[in-house]
Amino acid sequence: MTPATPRRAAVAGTLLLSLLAVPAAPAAPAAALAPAGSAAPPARAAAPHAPDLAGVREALRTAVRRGAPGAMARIDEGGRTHRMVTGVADRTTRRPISTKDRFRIGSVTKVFTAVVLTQLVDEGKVSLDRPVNRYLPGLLPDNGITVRHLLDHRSGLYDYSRALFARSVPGFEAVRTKVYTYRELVKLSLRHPRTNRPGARYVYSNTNFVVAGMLIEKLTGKPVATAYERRIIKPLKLRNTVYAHPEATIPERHTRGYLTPDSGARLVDATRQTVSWAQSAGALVSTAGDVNTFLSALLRGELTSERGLTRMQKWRTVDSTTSYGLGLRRRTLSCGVPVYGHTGAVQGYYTYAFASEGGKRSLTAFANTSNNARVLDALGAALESAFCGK
Ligand code: REX
Repeated sequence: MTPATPRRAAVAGTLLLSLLAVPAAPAAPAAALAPAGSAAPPARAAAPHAPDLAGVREALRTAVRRGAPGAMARIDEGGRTHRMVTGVADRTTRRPISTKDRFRIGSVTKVFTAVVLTQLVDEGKVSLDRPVNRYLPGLLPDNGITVRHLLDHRSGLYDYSRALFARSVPGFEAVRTKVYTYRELVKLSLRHPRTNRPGARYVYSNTNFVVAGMLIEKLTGKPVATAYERRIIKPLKLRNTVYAHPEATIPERHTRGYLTPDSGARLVDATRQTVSWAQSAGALVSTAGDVNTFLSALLRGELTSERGLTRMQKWRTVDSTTSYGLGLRRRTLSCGVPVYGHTGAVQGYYTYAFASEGGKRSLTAFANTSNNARVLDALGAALESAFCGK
C-alpha cells in the first residue's frame, strides 16, 4: 500500500497553485515556452507501471480525512475496470458515494470544447492562426488574439473568475443561480488589463474557453450543447454526460458537492448551481466512466484527425512537470510516465482525469469538495498511484 506521501502531495499542490495562482503581471518571457510543435512525449517516456490500487484507495481516504465528504476513483484499461470509493455522496442522507454518480467535471469540459474546435479545424471551418475577431467581429480588443491563443491560454484575456471568487462563499452565492451570456462574461474579463501580449506566454484563463464556446456557436449556428452532443457524447455513447446549463440541477443519480469556506466554517452545499460563470470552460456533468471513455478515445485518435490530435498536443511548458496543448494538459509523473488530460474545480467538485499514452489506461479521481488544496493534493497522489504503481 502506498500512502499519499508528502512528496507526492507537494507535486500535486504545486500543480494546483500553478493553475490557480496565476500572476497578474507579465513575468516569463516567450522564450520560456517549450519548442513549439513538440507533440511527442518526453524522449525517454516511461510506460505506466501496474496500478497500485491500495495506494489509490489510501489517497482517497486521505482526501476524506482532509475534509471531503466522499472521494472515488475509476481506472479503465483494456476492458478491465477498477472502482474505488470512500465516504458519502450526500451528507444528509449519508448515501455512500459511487463511481456511477454523476458530478460536475469543471475544466475537464475544456478538453471537450477543444475537441469540438479541433474537429471544426479539421473540417476547414476555422483556422487556428486566424484572429478571433475575424469570426466574431469586434469582440476582442486586439486583432492579434488568434483561435490558437484561446485554446493554449496565451491570449492574455484576464480570467474574470479570479475576481468573481476572490471571496469564495460570497462570490459563489452571488452567481449560484445567475445565467450569464457569453458576452457578459467577456465584458467582465475586459474590465481588467490583459495579462500579456497575444502569444507571449501561458496564463490560464476561463475567458479563453468562454470565447471558444462562442466561436463554436457562431461556426455551427447551434448551441454549444448540440456540438458536444452530436460530436462527442452520441458517437461515444456517453450516457451520463450532460451539458445542463442553464439548469441548476444535475439530472439523475449524482453526488452532491460541498464548497469549503475560506475560514473554517461549515461546508456549503453547492450542488444546486447553474455554473453559468464557466459554461464552455467548465459546466459539463459526467461520470468517471464516461470521462475515462472520452479521454481514451481522444488519445486513440477516435475523435479528431491524426493531424488534429497532433495539433492538440503541441505542448508548451507550464512548469517542471506540466505542459499545455490545446485544452489538454500533459503531466509527467514522478516515475517519468507522461499522462494527458485535465483537472477540474467548480464549487463543491474536484476532478483529476488523465490517461496514459495512446489512451491505454485512464483514471478519473474525484472528491465532492473544493477550495481545499489538501484534498486536491490527495487526488494528485491517486494519479501517481494509478500510473506509477508502488
Ligand atoms: C473557480 C473557483 C476555479 C473555484 C476555476 N475553475 O477556474 C475552472 C477549472 C472551471 O476547473 N479550473 C481548474 C473555487 C483550476 C482546473 O483547470 O483544474 N475557488 C472552489 C475559489 C477560490 O472560490 N477563492 O475551489 O470551489
